[in-house]
Amino acid sequence: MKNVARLALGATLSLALVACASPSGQPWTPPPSAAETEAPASQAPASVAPESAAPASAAPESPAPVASETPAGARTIDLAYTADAQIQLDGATATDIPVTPGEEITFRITNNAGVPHSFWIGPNGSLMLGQLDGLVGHEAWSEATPVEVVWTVPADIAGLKFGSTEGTDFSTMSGTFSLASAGPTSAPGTPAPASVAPSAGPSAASSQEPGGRVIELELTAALEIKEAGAKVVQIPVTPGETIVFKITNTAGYVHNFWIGPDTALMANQTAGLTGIPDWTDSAPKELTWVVPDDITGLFYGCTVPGHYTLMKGVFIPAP
Ligand SMILES: [Cu+2]
Repeated sequence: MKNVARLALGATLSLALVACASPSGQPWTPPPSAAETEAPASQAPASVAPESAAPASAAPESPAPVASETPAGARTIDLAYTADAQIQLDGATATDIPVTPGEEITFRITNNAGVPHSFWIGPNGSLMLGQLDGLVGHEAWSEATPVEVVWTVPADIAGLKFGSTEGTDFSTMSGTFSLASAGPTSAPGTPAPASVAPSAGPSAASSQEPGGRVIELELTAALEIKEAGAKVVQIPVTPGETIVFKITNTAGYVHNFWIGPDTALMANQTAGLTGIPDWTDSAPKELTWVVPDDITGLFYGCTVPGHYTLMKGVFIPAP
């Protein structure tokens, strides 16, 4: 549905652009019908290029690409959803898809399951939580007719996943992206060279200190929890490790920070939980926490009424 909405918006914008192309000063007239646009188009400025002249780079404005019209260089990946809740690529379970930053990929997904599934691309935590706003994907469908999702691979694919987010789908119907240009991580029988280092995970942002790993977070006036300026909806941790949260409230009003099960935090039931109660000042607060053996379903967030749905995240196993 969101795709349809986006396409409709795109079409509306296109019409608006055509309308704006007429000389200024004339009274506004309703957008001409498709038939009427044909003739005046010849008088239109060259910038309003007809589709035939549009290069591949104009793709985002064009309607959903049909496979046969896929621009040169773009890649189509066919996925199939099976009745036993698997995502298959070329007949095998798709757990990892190699991609190249900057390339455009058209996912063509066929749902053979007979039950609704969706397809979304985004950070693991967002997909787990069903927080799909702003993500590329397609809402649930159940028809066998293939659905297409066009995606331009971002520069940083760390932590990005794909999958269906319906019900409990994501536990089995999901996969990760890897760098297609990365090459073999290590030659068979050869020790991994020391040069593998640069691909450090998200934990690289935090520093090691004798007292434990430091994770600096910011609680903002926009009801976000940020790490190094970016909203953080998942934190990779290792059971048994000690983490020192250094948390700064930059909102100018009250926030707090608690660790616990999603339902308890949602209900602002913080008795017995680890955390920092309400505070307002901007002086950093510290919380030392030893990651428990089982982090399943363990969340963090601000439980001030009305804040949690926006200010929450999940702990995930560190890679
Ligand atoms: Cu808050």
